[in-house]
Amino acid sequence: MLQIDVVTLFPRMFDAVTTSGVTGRALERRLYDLVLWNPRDFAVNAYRAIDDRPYGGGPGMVMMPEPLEKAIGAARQRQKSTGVVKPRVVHLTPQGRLLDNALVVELTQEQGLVMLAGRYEGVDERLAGRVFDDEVSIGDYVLSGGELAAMVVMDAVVRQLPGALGDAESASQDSFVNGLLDHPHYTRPESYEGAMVPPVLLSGNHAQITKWRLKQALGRTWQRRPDLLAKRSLSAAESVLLEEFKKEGS
Ligand code: 9D3
Repeated sequence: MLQIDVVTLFPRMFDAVTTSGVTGRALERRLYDLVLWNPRDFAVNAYRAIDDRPYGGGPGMVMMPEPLEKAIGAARQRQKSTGVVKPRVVHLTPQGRLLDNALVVELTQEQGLVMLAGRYEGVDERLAGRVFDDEVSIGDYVLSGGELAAMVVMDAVVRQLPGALGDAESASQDSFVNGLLDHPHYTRPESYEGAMVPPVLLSGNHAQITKWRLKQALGRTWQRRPDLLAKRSLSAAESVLLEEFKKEGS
């Protein structure tokens, strides 16, 4: 079973992933284990401080190294007691490697993950060389802390675990696995505010439907995320479909 430990000043935020959805169901089914550690419980000075003012001056506070390293050490110990020899220790930080499907797949293959979700301006840099295997960012925008990023990693990793998804959802069918955006989806009614469902989807011709969906996926990726197409080669059949999409305009 995948072991996940998170070091955070706001453990209650993780109620969101433990009680709801795919991550909640997977926890119930014991497909993974989650333990939260509050660095406050590892504070060393008389005031139980976990942050202090930055050397060199400037605004805000910096997380002190010692309580964090102790909390991470406790998480490591716990993982060891469950049989995890070497957990991957990940620091969620805006300075990290951008999370993508390849990194998610890498993390899914680990026996154990220990994640540090920081607050304030960041954590003392001397921890970087000592304890982290990876620094990871979830995108170029400013969050208030690492917790939501840690939950994004958890959600993406847990849904890859065997048995986490029902038959209907299946991780291998996900967008990004084939390097393309998803095709459009429709449900009843057939006519909504004057807009019709594309007739091919009502035809019952499954070969045609599969072809149409692939064409739409290629076309939408070309329109909206040309960077994804540049990373992926197209088969001869895919090139034909994409050229058709461009000609038809959509
Ligand atoms: C406003 C503070 N910024 C000064 C230039 C730096 C800053 C410090 C701490 C910005 C954000 C944060 C808190 N963010 C995270 O801990 C974080 C994060 C993010 O903000 N964006 C994308 N991925 C991540 S992973 C962790």
